[in-house]
Amino acid sequence: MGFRKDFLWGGATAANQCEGGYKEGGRGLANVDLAPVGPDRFAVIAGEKKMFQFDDEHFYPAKEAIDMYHHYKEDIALFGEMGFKTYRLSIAWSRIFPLGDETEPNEEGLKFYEDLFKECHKYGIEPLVTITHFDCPMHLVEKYGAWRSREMVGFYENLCRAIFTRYKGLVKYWLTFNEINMILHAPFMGAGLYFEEGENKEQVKYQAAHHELMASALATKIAHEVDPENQVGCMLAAGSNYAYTCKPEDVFASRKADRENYFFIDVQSRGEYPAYALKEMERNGINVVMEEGDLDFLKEHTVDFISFSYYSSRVATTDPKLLEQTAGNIFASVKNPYLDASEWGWQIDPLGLRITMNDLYDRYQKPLFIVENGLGAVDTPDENGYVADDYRISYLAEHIQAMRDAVDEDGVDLLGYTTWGCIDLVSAGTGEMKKRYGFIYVDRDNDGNGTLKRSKKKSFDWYKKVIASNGEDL
Ligand code: P53
Repeated sequence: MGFRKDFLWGGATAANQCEGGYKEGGRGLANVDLAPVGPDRFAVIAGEKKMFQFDDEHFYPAKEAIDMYHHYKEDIALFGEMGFKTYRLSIAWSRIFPLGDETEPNEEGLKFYEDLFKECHKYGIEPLVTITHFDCPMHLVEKYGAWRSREMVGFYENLCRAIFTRYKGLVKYWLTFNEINMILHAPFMGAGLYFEEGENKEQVKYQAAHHELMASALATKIAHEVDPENQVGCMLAAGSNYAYTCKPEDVFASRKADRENYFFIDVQSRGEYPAYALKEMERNGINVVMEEGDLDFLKEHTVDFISFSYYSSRVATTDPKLLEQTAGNIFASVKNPYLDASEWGWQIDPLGLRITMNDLYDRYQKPLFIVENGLGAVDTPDENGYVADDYRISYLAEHIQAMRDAVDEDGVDLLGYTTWGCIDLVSAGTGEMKKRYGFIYVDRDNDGNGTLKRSKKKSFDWYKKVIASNGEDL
């Protein structure tokens, strides 16, 4: 009983939220570099406000982030001390291909991650690599309109070939696109998309999604060819939808809201455009242009496992009076009166994790991997610089308990669990440093002040104990 013996405990980060070093090692500029902290951020990540170069009025937190580019040895040593079995990180595409459309990769970029992966293995940490986590070289945005263009599939293929061959033997777990459904909610951050006035946004998003889905299938094919040991996963921003009431219209609204997200995974895991999506597109005048053989290709190269992030469940209704949205969330959702919320309005629902795991396992019948979960909170160090984050410990303990129930009582096959932002990093949604998730505190604020010094929070020793007991001692 309990978690499998080889359960992959660990933590997760993304290049643009932690690395910094945005001009170092020959790195090119990426879309996410240009997302400022502050009120304009949402319009930028949603593709509504064009921000193609830095200006003096905004602060761009990804430029330096927590400078993991220079601190990675120290950081990985701390992960090793906690007993991590895995570390999920992403590769910055523009370190490997600074412009994106070159034919040869940038050696300095390849070397950086090679050293980093070797550092992980020193501590027995298996890297889990997200190939793209909200990043796209700016040159590809400007010249090709990013994922609008079919040519992106070829550029992504070059990236995959370069990293799969170079890191053979060092990496075997890969995720193709972080939160692939984010293209619907934050299309510039998710896929480098921005919109012209009067354009049919849904058409652009679903065409771009088709290109990503083709790229994901191609990556899966190449990964398996390069090394049969490779395991490739899709990645969904998950969180099942509840019906606000048992009124049939509310129930149907919750099913529809789930399908909007499942669509991507249905293609990546079952290998087919689902019937409901084809009908929905037809009704909305969306015409996804495909090439001959695309549908067969999708069917042949499905993923090995299903990974997802889970922060909260969601609620759907058709009642216009209730469509008050949860604050600070990219995903619009009605408030659930039975749940408490974080300081950013994200509702806390451990049982929702078990429900989500069951929904995904029933639907896809493939192993699951929880690659993000955690509590974004304000941490206030005491006079000795120590953060007693009991609120984070209880959030995580309750979620781990719920996932253990899904494994023990429901029989879900779960490969591992990586908490989000195991070291404090820049928030994707808000650009803040103040919204912290880590076991490790980083001295840096929203405006970029601070020494970048790392220190252990109370949750550091707690998580170490959780891992040592394989999730028994919470
Ligand atoms: P932040 C919204 C809803 C669910 C997941 O988010 C999300 C978002 C983006 O705000 O993104 C994932 O930093 C994402 C990470 C991100 C993390 O959740 O806004 O994969 O890059 O940092 C937490 O609190």
